[in-house]
Amino acid sequence: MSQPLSSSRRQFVRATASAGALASIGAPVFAQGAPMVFKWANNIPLTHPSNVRVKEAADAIRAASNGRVDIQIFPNNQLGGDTDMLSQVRSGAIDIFPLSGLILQTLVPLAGINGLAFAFKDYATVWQAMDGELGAFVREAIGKTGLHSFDRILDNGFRNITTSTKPIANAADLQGFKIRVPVSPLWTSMFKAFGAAPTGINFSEVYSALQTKVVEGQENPLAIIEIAKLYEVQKYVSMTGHMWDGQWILANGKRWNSTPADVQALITKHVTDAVIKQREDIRQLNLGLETSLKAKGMVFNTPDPKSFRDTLAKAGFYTEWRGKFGDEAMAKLEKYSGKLG
Ligand code: X2X
Repeated sequence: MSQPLSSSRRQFVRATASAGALASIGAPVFAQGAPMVFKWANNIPLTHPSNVRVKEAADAIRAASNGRVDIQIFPNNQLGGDTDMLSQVRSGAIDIFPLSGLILQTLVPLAGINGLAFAFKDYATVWQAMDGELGAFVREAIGKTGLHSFDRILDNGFRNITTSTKPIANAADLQGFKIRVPVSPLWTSMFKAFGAAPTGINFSEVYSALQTKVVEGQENPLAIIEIAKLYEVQKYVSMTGHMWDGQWILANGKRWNSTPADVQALITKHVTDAVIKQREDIRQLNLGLETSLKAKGMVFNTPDPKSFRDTLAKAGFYTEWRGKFGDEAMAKLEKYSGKLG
């Protein structure tokens, strides 16, 4: 830029003292100092409610801080797949990164617990658990790894199986079925227990894996199937609703802890608002998604969950994961889900 700096702009540029120090002497933090840039990255298109609402939050934060706090969004795996972005948020190359608890499981084993198959009967129970004791327990475990987790988890949704080859009507239809699952121990274990042949693939590679038929199917909430255009490469949607999945919003711990308290509070307020709105957006979207995906040529069926649950129980899935998560964690989950397995 060749424009001369105004004197206030020059002051603004020169004031490189840490905002924490400014805050402590009572200076108007949002009016001075170099802009604080936060890189926010994720795996889904900009049109998904998670990004629409976070973009609004970023705009509101920029306005409220006079441009001082600048959250920059890198959607759609621009900075890498989930596994890679998880390393980047740990190293500080990315500042904020929403990630499925089940993928986070590679770092925080407990974070996969909400994905235990058929744990939640409806959204009311999901939010009681995740905004209640279960979520608090998981966030405590996340905190021990040096990542900061915001309190509210984003909704991804109840997951359903799509295929290019056949509808899945019962667990027997999954025998030997080549299915993509996210890179996560619980996901792989679940589909092995169903008798399927799961492959762990980051979302960044899913469309092409389906297109080239490396796998026959995948599983995701309807909103993702619609927004990531998976209907172009899949034909059948089997409404298994086999688990609920959400994204914890993770921040690099060092970065977060060195962020001045008033900036933390500003970001937290707007991110929390964004999550509440995002959950409502997904609820609204879900009302019309079956109709809109059918109009795009997808064929729906709604299987009875019984054969799926029985197959998992018989394969020892629930027993295995009860052992891995431990009694204390399972008690927190079962307070909301009822007894599992
Ligand atoms: O990777 C997936 O399938 C997705 C988009 O649902 C997640 O973020 C877990």
